[in-house]
Amino acid sequence: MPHPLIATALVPELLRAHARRDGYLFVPGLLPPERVAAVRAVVDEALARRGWLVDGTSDPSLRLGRWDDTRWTGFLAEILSTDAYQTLAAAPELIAVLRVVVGDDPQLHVGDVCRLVSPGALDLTTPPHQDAAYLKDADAVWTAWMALSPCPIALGPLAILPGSHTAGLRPHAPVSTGDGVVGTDVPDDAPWHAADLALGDVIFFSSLTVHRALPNTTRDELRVSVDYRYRPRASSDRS
Ligand SMILES: O=C(O)CCC(=O)C(=O)O
Repeated sequence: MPHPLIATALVPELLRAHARRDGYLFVPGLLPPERVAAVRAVVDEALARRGWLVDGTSDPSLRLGRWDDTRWTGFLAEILSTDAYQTLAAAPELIAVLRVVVGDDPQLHVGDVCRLVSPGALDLTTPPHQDAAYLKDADAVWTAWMALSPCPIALGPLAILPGSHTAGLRPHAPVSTGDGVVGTDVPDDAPWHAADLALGDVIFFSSLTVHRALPNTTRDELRVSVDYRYRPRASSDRS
């Protein structure tokens, strides 16, 4: 079992201290659930239209979750262009935390997604990695990750390796399960932090923090999450 995520209160000194120490922040209830649910409603309409969600359940044989799945990239293009998705990225509650953490006004970077993971697609679970292994101009980038539903451990929330941001970029190598997906080796007994998440809980992590997803072991529930990447305005002005 993972260790519980450490929650941080919305106190600037604590946000800064925990971000520096752990490379992540967990802020339960940061966003009003109804605001996140509004984005989920838009996503659900797109899912239902594709037959990926029927009466709240999802067929495991769809095997959604690959980065190069053209069904998913088409869905993503649709969702990323919606007002609902973009408005959530600019939520004042997210921006206020990020402003403290990155020390400047945050600006959206690249690599935002709305992720889908089919029930039982254990081999498609995001492996341990640092975003700096994927991202251009990753310095000072922080990501806000949230599920678009309550996300108990069985549905495969994000897991974080606290303090893993302090030793720089680790070696990454392709993993067997997906084209272009790279991961970094982590000991079997690594002290992952994860938790059952409620709607509106947000996890923030730096581009050097090792993170992964837990497997979606449910019978028929699709895991739906969003991640938004930000960096300080000053660094965006430079590149
Ligand atoms: O949601 C996931 O499965 C992985 C998220 C992730 O790796 C990221 O946001 O960088």
